[in-house]
Amino acid sequence: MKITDAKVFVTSPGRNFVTLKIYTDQGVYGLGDGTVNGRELAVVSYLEDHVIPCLIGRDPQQIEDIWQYFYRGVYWRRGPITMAAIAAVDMALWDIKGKMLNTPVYNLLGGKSREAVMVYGHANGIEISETVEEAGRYLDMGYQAVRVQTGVPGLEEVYGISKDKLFYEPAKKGLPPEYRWSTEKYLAHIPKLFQELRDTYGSDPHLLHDCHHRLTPIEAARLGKELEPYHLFWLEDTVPAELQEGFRIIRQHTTTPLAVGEVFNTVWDAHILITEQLIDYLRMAIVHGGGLTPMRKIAAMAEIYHIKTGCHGATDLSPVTMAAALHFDIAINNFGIQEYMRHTPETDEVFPHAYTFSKGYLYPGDAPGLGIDFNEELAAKYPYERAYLPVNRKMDATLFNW
Ligand code: CS2
Ligand code: MG
Repeated sequence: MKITDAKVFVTSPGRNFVTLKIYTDQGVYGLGDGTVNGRELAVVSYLEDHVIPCLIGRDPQQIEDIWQYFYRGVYWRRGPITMAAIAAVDMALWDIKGKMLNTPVYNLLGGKSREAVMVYGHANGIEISETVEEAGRYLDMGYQAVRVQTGVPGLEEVYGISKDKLFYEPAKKGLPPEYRWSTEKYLAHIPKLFQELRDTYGSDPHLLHDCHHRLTPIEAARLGKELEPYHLFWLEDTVPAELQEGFRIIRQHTTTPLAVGEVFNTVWDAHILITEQLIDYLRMAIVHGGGLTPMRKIAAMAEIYHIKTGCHGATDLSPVTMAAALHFDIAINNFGIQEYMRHTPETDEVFPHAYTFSKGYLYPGDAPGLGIDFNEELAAKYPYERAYLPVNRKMDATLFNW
């Protein structure tokens, strides 16, 4: 079997997505996602100029060898652009293998370990009362788990808050907007949100919260401690994720479960976190973590250290990544939870898929391969539009983490 061609598509049905399609001499094709929010075209060039020429003629059945060729075989390893490009290839190859063998990819990963994949939704509001109400809407839809984000008095724009309730999208068209931030105001406000949520909905719902990498370890420790009475499912991305050792300080001070990983690209971003058991959930995405091939290995390593997965699933991870994540989630033993930031109907139409949502769970479906398709004609109606994630500054304009 041979790869005969590969094409990269950029489409923007509401937001930009980079999709790779790999064609074979058996008439079967595979799809992969290579989207990196705000840096999409860098992945396009990486794939078109550097990867695809080396891919043509290879046997698509040799997934491990092809993955190693583009990772180990290249002197310049790692980084989000490289790993998203490799992930796109890897997803497409698993899709092809599943289609050739006429079975869903989860069967190639060991088969189903559970009936369904528990997901969390993203409830947000400007006021605490609005966030609480919004969380209620998710619970009414059957969600068992909700991530809650709220506006902070004195701050005009806060990460995670938007007018759109079901489809939160932080990237904006044009040049990056700039927001202002105060950790002091934020830390003083957040515990009130959880008090209100537990008073309203009791102890049953799983509640999560994202700090978006804005705290120092000791600030994160304080927040984790103050939130202990509300029994969070997890506290996400407390500190900038480059310094794994930072989590040692947080861990010493709080029993609030910790999650991190949406910006990680390889196991080398997480090996200390895993082996020292400094986190509870690893949130790497199939697309930014280099594909299913390395993610299986990372999950297996994490399993030994009692760490579960919680794959990133924001709107910038295309339905192709969502499909791949669901096959992975349902197959591994140490699955924790899956983020499900719903895509818009326009996006879903461009990417018809077999996965379905019901009562707080996602089901990968039983179509062969990843169970995902790409409507090229429709995709062509949504051309690429430059868009950036915001830039964040402290109140005195010092540049800070977004
Ligand atoms: C977020 C994302 O979903 C999440 O957990 O942190 O919205 C993140 O900001 C975007 O994926 C960035 O592209
Ligand atoms: Mg996050």
